[in-house]
Amino acid sequence: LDGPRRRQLSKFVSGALRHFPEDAGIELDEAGWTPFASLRTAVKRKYDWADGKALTGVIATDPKGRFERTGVSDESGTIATDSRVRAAYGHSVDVTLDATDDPVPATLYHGTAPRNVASIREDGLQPMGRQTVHLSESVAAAREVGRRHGDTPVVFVVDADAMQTDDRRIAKRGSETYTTDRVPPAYLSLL
Ligand code: HQG
Repeated sequence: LDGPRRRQLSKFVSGALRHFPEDAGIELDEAGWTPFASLRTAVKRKYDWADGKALTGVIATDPKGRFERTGVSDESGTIATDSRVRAAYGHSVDVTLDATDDPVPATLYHGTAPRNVASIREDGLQPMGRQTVHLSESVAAAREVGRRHGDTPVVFVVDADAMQTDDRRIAKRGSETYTTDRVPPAYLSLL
């Protein structure tokens, strides 16, 4: 698959699993899973060049670990016929992802556009259009996220340690993203 097609496919699959399953013709369970076979059909309907192999590649090699897949065995390369797929984070549709026990760094970061700063200082970080707030583990990654919203991103430092002490759950999702319900202003400072 060439770069542009890869990106197109990845974007569509992200969108279908996070935001518009119904429009894509797939059904998610409460935890966000859909059968791989349904997704493969949906993808093929959208892009006739996208087969199961292309889809498997996009899912398995995503740089941010955006997708999770069950029923894939590393040793033999076997894939179960009832294999399922879901987005690891980013949902706007209502899903309940199971808890994770990966360690959470003491400090996390959130990149955003300067126009949001006053309101974030007032109300804290809110999930806005998604189910959760998304945090990054490095300043560089946060800047990258913030750049999606404007040219000169600002970065908030999040006291993840204090949040967890106060029983506010934070979960690692994918390879470099952390999610939480919201972040009150008390845990935030500008970098
Ligand atoms: C802002 C990408 C005003 C918030 C990324 C952000 C991420 C407020 C925007 C994932 C606010 C929401 C999600 C408040 C929050 N007042 N603005 N009180 N609270 N905001 O796109 O975190 O590449 O929904 O700062 O890497 O930018 O797609 O969230 O600017 O992990 O896999 O409201 O999407 O991942 O924007 O990005 P978004 P996000 P992928």
